[in-house]
Amino acid sequence: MAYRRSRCLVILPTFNERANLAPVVAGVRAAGHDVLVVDDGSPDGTGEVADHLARSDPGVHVIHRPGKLGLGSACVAGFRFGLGRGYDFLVEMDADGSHGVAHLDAVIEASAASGGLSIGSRYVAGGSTEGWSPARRLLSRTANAYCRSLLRIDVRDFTSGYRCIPRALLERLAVTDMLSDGYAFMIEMVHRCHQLGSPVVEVPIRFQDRYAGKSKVSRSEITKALALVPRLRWLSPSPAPPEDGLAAVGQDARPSPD
Ligand SMILES: Nc1nc2c(ncn2[C@@H]2O[C@H](COP(=O)(O)OP(=O)(O)OP(=O)(O)O)[C@@H](O)[C@H]2O)c(=O)[nH]1
Ligand SMILES: [Mg+2]
Repeated sequence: MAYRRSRCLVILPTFNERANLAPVVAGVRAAGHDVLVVDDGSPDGTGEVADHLARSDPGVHVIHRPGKLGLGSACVAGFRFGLGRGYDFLVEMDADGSHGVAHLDAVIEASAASGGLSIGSRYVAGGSTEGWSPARRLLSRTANAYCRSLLRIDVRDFTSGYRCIPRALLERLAVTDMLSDGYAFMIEMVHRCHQLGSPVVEVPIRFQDRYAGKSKVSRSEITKALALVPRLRWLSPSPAPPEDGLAAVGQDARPSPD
């Protein structure tokens, strides 16, 4: 893996992931990457678990924020930390066990090879979701079709929170000016990268339902994401011509049958 000599920071945003955090951190550390937990004052004590892990491992870092400030803003906090500490690749993963560490290499390598944003995608050939109800699958598929048709970007999984961005692209992205601070941030990031003419590549992942605990996706987060997409489409300038176009790395970009 060409990126192996680079420094990668894996950002784990957490809100009430006490039962999930330790195994996820252990997996990422075993893969050889540093970890940053961005915890929003989780009432279940996730922040204390993160502190405990950080005390015994200098490769684990923690940011504590005073309350639930949103998934997107947690990513921005993590990106700023990573840029400040000189990391070459910034990875974002859910802290609930849904995003397998086994895919980390492929996700980072795709970003390194393309110089663009790479997305661990459930909806390209080879990707899958496991443990979701049909209603949850339909919601996710419909949201992605909506983003694709309005934004006119040929990406299958806009909403996946498993992704990697190289430092150079992140510096151009001006993430502090993003419109969204919640889940919609994932969609906006894809749009911004596309606007900059950067490649957006998808690599297949096997997405598993969370190990434990509850989803934090609320009705209000879904509504905000739905409202954001037309704003991005009609209120943002035309995209720069793509550097390498959109591409899927290491596999066939056709939609998966899942
Ligand atoms: N710091 C921070 N983390 C958050 C916030 N909201 C969600 N998260 C974390 O972001 C990640 C994704 O949230 P989830 O609730 O798992 O969302 P999801 O994966 O779409 O939903 P499920 O599949 O049902 O788990 C998890 O690690 C959450 O703990 C927030 O406001 N602040
Ligand atoms: Mg999750």
